[in-house]
Amino acid sequence: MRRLISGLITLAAVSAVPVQAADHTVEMLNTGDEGTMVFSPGYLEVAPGDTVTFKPTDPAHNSQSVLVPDGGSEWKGEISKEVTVTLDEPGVYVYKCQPHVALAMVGVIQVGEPGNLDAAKNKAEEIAASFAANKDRLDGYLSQVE
Ligand SMILES: [Cu+2]
Repeated sequence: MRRLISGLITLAAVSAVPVQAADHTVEMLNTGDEGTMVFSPGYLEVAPGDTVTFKPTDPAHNSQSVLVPDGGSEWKGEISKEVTVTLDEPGVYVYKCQPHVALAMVGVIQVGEPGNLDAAKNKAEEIAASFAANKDRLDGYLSQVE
């Protein structure tokens, strides 16, 4: 009986440990699996509290937010520099590479429940109107949000 109780105490202690936040990596590329001038992966789903690091695998790119949920943190990475963002607020985040936004160098991160998906789709329509190439890329990413 004593062993059973001590086992239950151990189990309770393990369940009380908070889930570790994960760090995800998005590469900034001239050419990737999803085309040219591209974030890889362009669509990413993470948990609230996770971090995402944008890596300048190829130079001359940056990552900066275009749309974040209410209360979500915005970010603006420097050109050719790594930037790490912590995504605490659930929702859909849309970001771009400033030098290549006309080539649809954009990305989508879903953090938990996508409460602001309609707002994200409206913003996407606005941004996509200026794309000179890869016109369907942003819609393709947003279609993966569920
Ligand atoms: Cu770029």
